[in-house]
Parts: sequence; C-alpha cells; structure tokens
Amino acid sequence: MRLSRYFMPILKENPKEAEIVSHRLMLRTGMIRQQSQGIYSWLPLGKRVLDKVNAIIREEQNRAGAIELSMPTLQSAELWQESGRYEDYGKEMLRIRDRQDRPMLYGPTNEEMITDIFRSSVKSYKSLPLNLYHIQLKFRDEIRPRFGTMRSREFLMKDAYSFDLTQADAIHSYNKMFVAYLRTFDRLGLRAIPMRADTGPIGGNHSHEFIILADTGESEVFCHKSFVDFDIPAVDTDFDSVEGLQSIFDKWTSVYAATSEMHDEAAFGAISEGDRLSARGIEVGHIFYFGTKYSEPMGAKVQGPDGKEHLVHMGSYGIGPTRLVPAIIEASHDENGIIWPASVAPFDAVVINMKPGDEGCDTTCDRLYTALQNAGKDVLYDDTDDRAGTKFATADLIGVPVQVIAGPRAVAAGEVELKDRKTGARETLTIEAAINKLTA
Ligand code: 5CA
Repeated sequence: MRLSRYFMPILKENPKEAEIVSHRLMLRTGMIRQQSQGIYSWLPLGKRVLDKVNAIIREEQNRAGAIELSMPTLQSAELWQESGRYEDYGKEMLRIRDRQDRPMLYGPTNEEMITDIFRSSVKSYKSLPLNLYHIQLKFRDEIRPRFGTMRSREFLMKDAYSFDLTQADAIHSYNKMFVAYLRTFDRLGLRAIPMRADTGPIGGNHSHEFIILADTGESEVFCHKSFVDFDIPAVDTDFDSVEGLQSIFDKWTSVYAATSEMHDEAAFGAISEGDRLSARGIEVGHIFYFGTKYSEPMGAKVQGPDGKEHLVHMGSYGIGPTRLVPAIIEASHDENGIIWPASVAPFDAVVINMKPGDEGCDTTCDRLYTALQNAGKDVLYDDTDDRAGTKFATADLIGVPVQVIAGPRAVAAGEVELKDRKTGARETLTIEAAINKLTA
C-alpha cells in the first residue's frame, strides 16, 4: 500500500477526550472514529488489525472443533420471551419495533437464537457434540461506554455455543474452549489469566473470565504470581483427549485467581505475600457452562442412546475482538506510539523513501516494495513528500514491526537501513540482504 494513496487520517495533537493510552493512540493513528456515543467506525488501519485478530480467533476456534456460521444482529423478541430474558435483560437491550409493530431487538448475545437453530434440526445424540460460533456485532446500551472500543455500545463479539448430551460431555466442550482461549491470547501477544467469574445475565455456575493485567483495566483482580510461567498448550494439543484437556484446565486453575465479585480474602491471604498479585485487569474473554438454562424453557432435546428424550447441556464462550485491539495496545506501546506484535500488525514492514524523486531512492524502494509484496508480505510504502522527521514519527506511531529506511546516501552505496520498532535496533544491509531477511 502506497501511503500517498492510502486513507490513514493521522492526528497531530492528542485528542482531549481520550483518557487512556490505547484510546488516544487509536484515534491519533486514525484507526477508529466515533460516530455517536460508544459507536465506532473502523478506518482502514484499524480494520487491518481487527481482521488479523479475527483470523487468529477463527483459526483457534476451528482447531478446537467449533464450526462457523453467521446469525443476524436483529432478533425477534419472541425467542427472548420464551427464555424469559426479554423482561430480565433491562435497559442494556436496545428494543426496536418494525413497521408491523412487531417487537425486535439488536442482539446483545445469541443464546436464544442458537438454541432455536439447534432445536429446529438436531434430533439425536449422534449429532453431538456440536459447537457453533460466529463473529458478529452486538449492541448493549452500556450506562458508561468509555475508553473507545474497550467498552463501547456496539462491539464485535466472537460467541460460540456448545451442545452436549450430558454434563460431563459439556465440561469437555468447556475445556476445549478454555484451551483454545489460552492459545488465542498467546498468539495475540497477550498473557491472559483465567479467573473464576460471576455469570451475570448469561447464567450458570461454572465460568471463567480471561483477564489481561493492565493498570487501566476496569476489573479488580487477585491472583497468584505463578501464572506468568505456565506453559501455553501446544499447537498439536489433542482436543479429543478428555483427560489431556482436563489436566490442562486443572493446571491453569490450580492456583488462586478471581475477580472482585468472586474474591475470597481468606484463600488469597493464604498465599505467601511475595506471590500475591492484586491488580487491575481487562476482561477479553468469558466462558460459561449453564447446563439446561436455555434448553429447558425452549425445549431443545435430543434422543439419547437409551431411546429417551434428553435436554441438552449448553455453554457459551465469548471473546471481544474490538476490545482486544485496545487491550493489545495497552500491553504494548511506548512514548512514541504502538508496538504491534507481528501476528496482528497492520503491515509487516514499512518502506520509508527518504527522498521521493531521487532516482536511487525511488528505484530501491520500488524494488523492495515489489519483492516484499511478491513474498506475501503486507507492506506500507511511505512515498509521501513529508519531512524525514514526520515519516519517522509516523512509522513509530503506527507501530509496524520493521522499518526499512532508504536514504540517498545509503542507496548510492547499494544499502538500506532496517529499524526494529520494538528494540530500536538498527542495522545497515545491502538491498539484497534486506529483502532476504524480510522475506525469510
Ligand atoms: N453470551 C456470553 C458468551 S458468548 C456473553 O455475552 N459473554 S460476555 O457478556 O462476557 O461478553 C463476552 C465478551 O465480549 C467479553 O469478555 C468482552 O471481551 C466482550 N464485551 C462485552 N461487552 C463489551 C463492550 N461493551 N465493549 C466491548 N467488548 C465487550
């Protein structure tokens, strides 16, 4: 992408309304724009990152055996009247009437709709286990939307829903998502800690929130320090192994971790003082097992091996991609801007032409740009006639992992400079060597 033809409306000044660093940087880099309170557009740079986050979430959901579908944002109130949540949900639910005066709503979550899809076609235990997910916009009329897309009213959610014949099977389905979440957050460059959690309006009694420690987090959390050393389940984890997944779950829940709603002062106090961590955190995922809470009122049953009808046991599993993007920034930035983990960086590299119009610079940059693109890399090419200082500041601000700097003197000697955004380390390489390194 040539910067001169791109749409990346960078702000020169820090926006006043932004209270936390991620919100400030997302506005400054032109990743997002607020359209009305708690409702955002994702501009091209932000959209690239969001798409990469979603791709990782999707890969790990698929690996764990979940199947993607797509459900609408608008739902009929009837389904919610069946489950009893239409009245319970309160003012967070945006209620709408269509032209026939039928009550509708903008979905805050999808337990009812997925249960309806399930009951309309699944009749036998032979179709189980089943886990269906989508990545779709939700709306919750939050009292206090704030911090940009961290807590917005319209937001993206990956929500998965599992169906099983028995409670024991449902716990295995829960563990699959638990392990998938550990892998997902790790691939996003984050260390997320699963914590016993309150279930709120979703219901059930077995639930974990996945929390990223950050001073600007909205949740108060308490845990044992040893979490930082736990191993992330490997890519070849066998998701069909009941014992294998249970042992990963047991390991990751063997030491104390809880949010303030579930906090047990005595259990926390029993941890030696040096190992206690009392901090703030950002909830990036939340998983629930709630048994027959929805299958019972909505009549979602299957025929079991005994020939009898059984209510299915369900769980639901949420991740917030539009919250993850600012959470990653909270965890990875410096005074000059964002430092993207390579896995979600909007571009793999930025080629900076220090003197557009100079034949050597133009030829070298064109060569680099083409070679990297041909190797399947996402490359931003700063071909603008901005001042050098502005180009460097922009490259640092948007946090692309590698900067390839082509100035007239270096290119005359057949060389370019590579700068690592994270460490600041610089090296001078021949153009050939730079291409080899970046396409390796
Ligand atoms: N039905 C369940 C799981 S699918 C559910 O709705 N869970 S939730 O309420 O905990 O939301 C799941 C995830 O969505 C949260 O962990 C969080 O990452 C994200 N999320 C929730 N509310 C917001 C919000 N207002 N803004 C941004 N992300 C949000």
